[in-house]
Amino acid sequence: MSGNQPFGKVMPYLSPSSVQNSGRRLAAFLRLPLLCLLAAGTTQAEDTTPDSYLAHPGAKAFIDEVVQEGQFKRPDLEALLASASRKDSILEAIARPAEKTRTWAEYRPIFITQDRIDGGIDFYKTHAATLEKAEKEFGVSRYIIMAIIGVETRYGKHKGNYRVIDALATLAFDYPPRAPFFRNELKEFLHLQQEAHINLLTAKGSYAGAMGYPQFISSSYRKWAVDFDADQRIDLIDNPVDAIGSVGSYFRAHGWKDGAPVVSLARYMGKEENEATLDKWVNQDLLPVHTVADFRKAGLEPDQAVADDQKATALKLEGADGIEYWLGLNNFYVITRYNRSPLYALSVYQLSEALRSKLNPS
Ligand SMILES: [Ca+2]
Repeated sequence: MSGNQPFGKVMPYLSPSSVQNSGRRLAAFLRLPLLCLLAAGTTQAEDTTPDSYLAHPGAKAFIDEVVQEGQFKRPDLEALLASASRKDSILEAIARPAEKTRTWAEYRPIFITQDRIDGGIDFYKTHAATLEKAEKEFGVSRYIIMAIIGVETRYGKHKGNYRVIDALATLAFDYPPRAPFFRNELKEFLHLQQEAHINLLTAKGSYAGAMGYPQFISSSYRKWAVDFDADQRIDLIDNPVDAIGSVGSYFRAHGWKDGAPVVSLARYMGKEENEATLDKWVNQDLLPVHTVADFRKAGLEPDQAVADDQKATALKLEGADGIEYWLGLNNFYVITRYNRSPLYALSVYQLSEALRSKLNPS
């Protein structure tokens, strides 16, 4: 991949003593015991892989810009980026996310499993009151909230093992296709120390820097996370109550309509020889622009009762038993605001329905 340079090897000043100085500055920045920072610095110094982002031109420009904006001090930023290292595994992971390389037949069995349904039942047993409160307060189905947390992290069991600072620095400075996006996330991340008491040096997350039970990226954390247990701290990393409320808050802000249909399986009812004409109607933008009536005219009939005037987007997927057509409605679009993949949204929906039927046996 272009843009990757072994700049860490040309850092004459990252001697153990300068690491210690960095550690002292960072200690003030993070208000942490110096001891643990020195321990982190020692690890850095012993590591022979690219050590730090301090010498990277992109990181230098970033520091200049952030200092210019006036909210953070240069020594603090330098100390933080001196601690960040490039992870090639992150660059490899972002180049091939599951939803881009897998068909629906391959993707679905990863998320719709007995294990994940059972995990949801356990999660519900522990957090039923919180889920009900979030449903009431935000108007977002408790099953959708659970399914998001289930798909993202198996209800908090896999919250990611990358240091967020490594992930964001790697993607901001060594992944040109999305550098502006991750550079902004890195900037947002800096604020989380003050705003959410996040330890910038040790916080862990996914390869893309997403954090906690619901895998919020930094900008989402700042905008939509809530202190749902009112303990004066918004903690998505270790507090499932805040996580549940924050997913509700996110969905409400993105236009979830409580009780409205999400997505419907559909069938092609037109003449067989005309089925290819459907192709111009399917797998287009996720934002619904056509109405259900438009799709009906094109021969696509939803299985569920869906009003003709509703806007929808049509999917044609390669399922385990052949081609599947789906009509995604407003709430389906809202799920794709969490992760812009229709396969992701369909998995969340199907897991939510599996949880609903398991928890409400008829
Ligand atoms: Ca809290």
